[in-house]
Amino acid sequence: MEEKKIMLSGIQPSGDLHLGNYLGAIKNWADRAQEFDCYYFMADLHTITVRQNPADLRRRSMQQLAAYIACGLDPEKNTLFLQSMVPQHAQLSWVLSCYTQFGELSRMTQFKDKSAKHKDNINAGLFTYPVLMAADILLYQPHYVPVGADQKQHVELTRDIAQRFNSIYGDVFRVPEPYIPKAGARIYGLTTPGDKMSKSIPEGCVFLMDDPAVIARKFKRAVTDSDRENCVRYDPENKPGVANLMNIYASVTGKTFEEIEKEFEGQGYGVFKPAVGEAVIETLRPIREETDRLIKDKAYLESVYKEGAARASYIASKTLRKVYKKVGFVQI
Ligand code: ATP
Ligand code: LTN
Repeated sequence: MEEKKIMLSGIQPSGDLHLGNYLGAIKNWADRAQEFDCYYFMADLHTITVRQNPADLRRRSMQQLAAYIACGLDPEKNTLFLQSMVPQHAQLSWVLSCYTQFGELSRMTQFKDKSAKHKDNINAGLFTYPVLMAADILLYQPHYVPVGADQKQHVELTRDIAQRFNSIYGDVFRVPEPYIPKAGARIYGLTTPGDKMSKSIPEGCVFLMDDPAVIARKFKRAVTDSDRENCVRYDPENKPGVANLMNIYASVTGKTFEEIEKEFEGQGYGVFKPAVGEAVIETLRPIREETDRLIKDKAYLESVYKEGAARASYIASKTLRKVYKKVGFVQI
């Protein structure tokens, strides 16, 4: 039998998961879980580049693990783990930081954005964040890294670091490809269709754990467009709000834009917006209910992350051993 290809990704437990995370990343992971050998983790080490409340970080990490499972990632078939429980991430990160240039890190848009947002805490971790991300990835020798469009630059840097290291020491790392969905790669805020949906603008952000009534209200208040056309037509340039809603509807129903235009022909936004809300509510309902159920089962979640960390660490240690040997560290 042919070996399965490897897929790996992570999300920071720095906020509650939202529809952008789900459609841009997690849904894709779950859809592909049968086909690939998958590693998905909570990037908790990454979160402390910005100050976190410790109790909230712990709660969110467990909730995120429960949500991964509720979204369809079966822990028997996928390796689910917390980054901080696998020491090889921090160990490889140090080595890779010596093969990454200051100039490369200075060009990362996420660093520029976040350092502008947190002027009082532009710490070294925020700057070297993409090196840790490269270590997260390269340890597991994945073929694909499924992320939203905003993370593409980090995956490209990872490829550059891997190629540089390989060119000095031979084939140590597989050079991975970013895997970006067609629909859902960039979901915009419901109240700010110019900006990506983000927890920092909660009114326009649909959280996976939001009540159906809250979701319905957020969609009713969604910004459509300033023309008077009142017609459901895909035109991202002139009608970004409507295009965003169509994108969301397409992602959750699997319908094409033409099918959606037909479905709502002759009907205005007053019908369209609640229909999108309803489709999202029905998609998220089983996820929310299952997350709620799992979060109460602490013993089960503990068994999942322990098993996940052991499996991840086994694979990661093989790559790290190779790296240590290549750079010249004395082996035990
Ligand atoms: P913030 O809300 O602070 O911008 P975030 O929700 O983007 O943070 P991340 O940990 O950066 O959180 O994102 C996790 C994953 O979800 C990444 O793969 C990212 O590309 C994807 N993602 C995040 N927001 C969106 C979005 N609006 N549309 C599509 N994908 C998204
Ligand atoms: N930087 C990512 C989270 C992340 C990640 C990774 C994604 C950390 N390590 C490895 C893919 C692979 C983010 O902020 N979304």
